[in-house]
Amino acid sequence: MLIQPIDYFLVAWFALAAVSTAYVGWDQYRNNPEPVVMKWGFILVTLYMGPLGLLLYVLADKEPRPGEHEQFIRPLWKQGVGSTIHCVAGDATGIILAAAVTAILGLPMWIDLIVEYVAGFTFGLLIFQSLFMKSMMGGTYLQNVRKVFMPEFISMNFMMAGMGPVMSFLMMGRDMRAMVPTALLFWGVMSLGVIAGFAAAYPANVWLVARRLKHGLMTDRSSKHASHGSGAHQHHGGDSQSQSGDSDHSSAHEMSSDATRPQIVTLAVVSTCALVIGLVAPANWVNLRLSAHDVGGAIMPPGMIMDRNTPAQAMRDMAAVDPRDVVGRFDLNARGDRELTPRTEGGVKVFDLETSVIQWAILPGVMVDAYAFNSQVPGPRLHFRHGDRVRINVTNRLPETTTVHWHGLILPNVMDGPAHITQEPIENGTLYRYEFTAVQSGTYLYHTHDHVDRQQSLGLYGAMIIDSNEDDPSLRADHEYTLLLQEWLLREGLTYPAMPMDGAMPNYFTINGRAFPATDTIPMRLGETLKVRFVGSNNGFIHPMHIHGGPFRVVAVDGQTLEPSARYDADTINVGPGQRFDVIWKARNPGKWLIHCHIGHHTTNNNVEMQGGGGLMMIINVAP
Ligand SMILES: [Cu+2]
Repeated sequence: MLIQPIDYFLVAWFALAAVSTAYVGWDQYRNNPEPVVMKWGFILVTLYMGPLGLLLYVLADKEPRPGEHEQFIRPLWKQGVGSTIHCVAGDATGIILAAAVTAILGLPMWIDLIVEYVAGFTFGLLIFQSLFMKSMMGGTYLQNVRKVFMPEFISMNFMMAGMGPVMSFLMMGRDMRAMVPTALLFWGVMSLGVIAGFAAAYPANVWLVARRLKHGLMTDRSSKHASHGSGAHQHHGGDSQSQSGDSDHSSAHEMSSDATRPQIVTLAVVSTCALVIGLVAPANWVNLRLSAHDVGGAIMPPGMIMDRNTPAQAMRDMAAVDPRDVVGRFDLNARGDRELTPRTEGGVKVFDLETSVIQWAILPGVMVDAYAFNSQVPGPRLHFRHGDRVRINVTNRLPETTTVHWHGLILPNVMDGPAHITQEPIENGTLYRYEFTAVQSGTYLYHTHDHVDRQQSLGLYGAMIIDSNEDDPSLRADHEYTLLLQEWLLREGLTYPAMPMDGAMPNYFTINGRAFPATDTIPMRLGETLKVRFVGSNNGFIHPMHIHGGPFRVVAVDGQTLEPSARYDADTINVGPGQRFDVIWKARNPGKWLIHCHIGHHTTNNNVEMQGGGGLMMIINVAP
C-alpha cells in the first residue's frame, strides 16, 4: 500500500532497476565478452543498485565497439569496479537473503547483523568467488577458497561497514516498515545499503586488483562463442581475440602479487576496524535489541525521541494508525455522539458497542484515522435512567486488545474495565459483556481502559447521560448540548495518538469529533437557557472552556448535582481529562456567542486560524 512519498519513489526505482537488469542481462549474453561469473555479477548488482548498476556496466564493462573490450577494460578504475562487482554480487546476495530470513524469524537487530555478515561472507567466498574462480582459473575448489579468502575478507569487511549503518539507522528509523520484507521500503533500504557497501568496498578493491590480489574485469571470447555459436559478427577478429583471451587466462592463473605481508595485514586490520565501527556505532543511537516482530511496520511521529533505550512498547504505543486497518470512511455528514437506542431483554437495557478503525472527517478535507465505537467519534451516547439495569456488549474489531471503563459509576469491580486488573483485555474478534445497575444520575463518560494513552487519544470514548428520577426545575434548560473534547495528531496523512510527549503533541482539536468551523452551531432565542455538559474525554490537556456573553452557573461537577448553595457563577471552567461540568448559560443578548477553549493554540487547526478560529470553538447563535 502506497502511503508515503517514499513508496512512490521506490516503485519508480524498482521499475528502473528491473528494466536496467533486463538490459544488462540481455546485453551481457548477447554482446559482451565477459566470463560468466562477471556477467552474473553485473546482473545481480544491477538488480540491487538499479540504474547505478547499469551506469557502472556501460561505463566500465560494456564493450563499446566490437573487438575493443580488451582495451576498454584496462584502466585500473574499471578493474576496481569489476573486482567490487564480484564482491558485492556474492556478499550482498548473502546479506539480503539473511536479512529477509532473520526479519521473518524476528531476531533482534544486532543478531541480524551478525548473521548477515556471516551469510554474506560465506556466500561471497564459497560460492561467488571460489566456485566461479575455479571455473575460470582452474585449480581445485579448496585452492581457490584459500586464494580468495584474504581479499574476500577485506572486501566484505568494507562492504558491511558501509551497509551496516544504512540498515541499522533506516530500519530502526521513523518508518519501520523498513524491517518488514513484505514492504517495499525493506528492499529500498537493502538497495541503498548495497550502494553504500559498494562505495565503501571500492577503494580497497582498486588496491587489491592493482596488487593482483583480486581479479577485475576480463575478456572471454570463448564463452561468447559457446553461447552464440558461429556467426559473422562473432568471428570478427575471432582467432586473434580468442587467443588473447586464452593468454589472459593463463597469465591470471599464475597471478602473483607484489603486495607485502605488512600491507595486507594492516589493510585487513583496518577493514576489521571499519566493520566493527559500522556494526557497533549505530547502537549508540538506535535500539538494536529490537526485532522486526517487536516494531516492524510501525511508523513513528516526526520528532519523537527514539534512543538506544526506547522500548518496543513505547514505539508501538506512539506509532501511526496503520491505514490498512481502516474499514470505513466517514465524511462531514456522519455525526458522533448519536444516541444509541437500547433493546430490552428481560427488563435489561442492552446496548451493543463495536470498536473498529475508521477514517473520520474533522474538517473539510481533513481526515483522521480513528479508533471508534460504532463507527463514530465520539462513540454513541448511552442514555438511560437511574435504577436501570444496563448491559453493554462490547465487540472488539481493533488490531489490538481493548476494554471499556464506565467512568464515575458505582458498579461491581469485575465490570469496571481496567485491562489486566479487573479483566483480561478483549481480544480482536471477541465480545465482553458488561452489566450493572445504574445507581447514580448525571453526566458520565465511557472510554477504553487498555493502552489508554493510545486508544483514547485515537477516539475510543463516548458520553453516558443518566437521567435522574427527580425532576429539579432549577436544573432544567431550554436547550442542552453535550460537548466532548479531543486532541489529535495528524501529520503527513498519518494519525498518531496525541500525548504530551516528544513528537506527540496534538495539532488538531475537536468538539464532538469536529474542529471549528466544522463544529455545531447551537440555535437559541433571546432569553432562553442552555445547559452545556462539558466532558473531559480528551487525554492530555486541561482546557479552560469559556463562554462569551456573560457568566454561566455551574450546577453539577463530575455527575454530582451541586446543592443550590454550592452552585456558582463563572465564565471559564478548567475541564481536565475525566472531568465533567454541567453549566447553565442564559442568552442575554442576540448574536453569535462563542464557546471556546482559552488556550489560543487549541483554537487553531494545525496552527492555522480559519474563519476566526479553529479547534475547540463553536457558536451559539441567539436570534432576537
Ligand atoms: Cu484547550
